[in-house]
Amino acid sequence: MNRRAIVLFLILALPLILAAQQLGGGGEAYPRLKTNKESLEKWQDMRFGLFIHWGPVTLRGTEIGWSRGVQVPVADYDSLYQEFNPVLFDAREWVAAAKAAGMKYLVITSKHHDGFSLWDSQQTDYDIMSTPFRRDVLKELSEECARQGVLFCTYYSILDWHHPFYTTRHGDDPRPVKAADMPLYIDFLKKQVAELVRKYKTRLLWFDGQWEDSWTHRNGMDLYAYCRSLDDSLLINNRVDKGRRDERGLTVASQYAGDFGTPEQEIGAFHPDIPWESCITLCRQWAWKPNDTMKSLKECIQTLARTAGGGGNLLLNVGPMPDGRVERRQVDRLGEIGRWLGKYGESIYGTRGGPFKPTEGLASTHKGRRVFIHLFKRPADPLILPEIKGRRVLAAALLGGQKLAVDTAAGQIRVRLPGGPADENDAVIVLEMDGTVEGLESLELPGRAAVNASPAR
Ligand code: H79
Repeated sequence: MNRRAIVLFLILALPLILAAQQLGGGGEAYPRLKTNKESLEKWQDMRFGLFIHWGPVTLRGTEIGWSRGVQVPVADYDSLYQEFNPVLFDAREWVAAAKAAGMKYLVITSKHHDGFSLWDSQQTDYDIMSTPFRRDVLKELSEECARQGVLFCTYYSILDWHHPFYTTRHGDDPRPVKAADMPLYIDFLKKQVAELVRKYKTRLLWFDGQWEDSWTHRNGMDLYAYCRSLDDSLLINNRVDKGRRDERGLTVASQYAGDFGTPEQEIGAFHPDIPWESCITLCRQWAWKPNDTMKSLKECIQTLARTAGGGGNLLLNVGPMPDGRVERRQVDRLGEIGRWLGKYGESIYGTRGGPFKPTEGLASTHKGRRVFIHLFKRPADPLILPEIKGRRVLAAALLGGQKLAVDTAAGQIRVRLPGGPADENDAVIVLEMDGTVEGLESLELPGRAAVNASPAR
């Protein structure tokens, strides 16, 4: 190629190169895959939800799905349901624990990679009705969520290492793939999803296990459109399709389906304009294991504030025990987070991330004319922030507490912090501005590198 041809090629290819790097919720390129903005915004306002990973595998205490054919032999794993009898399961207690934590929605593993269905499914006998328990866990939870005003949502694994028709095997599973048939499996999957939508009134489908070659972009777009045809107000995460390529869980480019990005076990990058949700475990394992290490209250609160400060939701996971209860210490931790939110919830719920880009010591959120500064460690006095162009600070105060002296000079907002932050986990300062902060440009803090990763992982 001569130089002219190369230049011409680059000019022609530029839109493609730019599109490939564009991050999005997904689906903007196709009318049939466009997000329901109203559902999405309501859900974004919730900011905080409970993830629940549960199933017969808790009898072994190993990781759900992943340990099948690895730590637990296939035949052994696949027989655990025969002993699964969580007689102390009480939907009221689970939903009450979520509410006490200040969570507004709940996502439960209806079927994980191990293929076990936690509800009374007409599509399989490998479900909760074949256990000695014989109670429809999803039905009880869905009804209880409706009663207590929590949005009921379901996780569903696209990959299914148990189903004979699914075309990829895992661990030491000896069954030949030859007997598999992906179109038949997809038919089964869609019928199961239809049950979750129609009978269990799930409001959000949290797909997972989309990464194996068995699942294609075409399958993903088709499943997204199918779900929306069942209920147009449903929300569907970006793991429905193959666009989750960005290292922080967002969808790359707009030709992939999915309403929001899904960073896993990390706080998402600062993207106040792209919908995303970090899923993070309260302990280390997704499913319950004895004596798992639990995060401190400080880490939980800061994780929530950093997530909101980056523009995302937090889906915090607990794994209930094989007897049906959530560990006391985990219920207590949830309650402690809820008590913090009782005082500072205004700085989380209904907010969006920024305008100040997060740093190691600080994150910010905003709503209307109010800017909330979350301080994770004692900053220098005065606290110095860049001026928000076109807006004046009318007043500053500790949220729900004393007024703070504030002045603006030479492009800087300076807030006096006599005595340092009042909350060791996250002291929240509120700035009252003279006009809305929505839609303004994000600002870098002077002299501090912007961070957006989880500090301790
Ligand atoms: O359901 C949870 C995980 O099982 C699933 N998604 C969340 C919501 C998941 N998908 N991908 N991954 C997890 C990343 C894979 C991580 C692994 Fe591992 C590291 C697989 C095996 C080693 C995590 C740690 C799972 C088992 C041990």
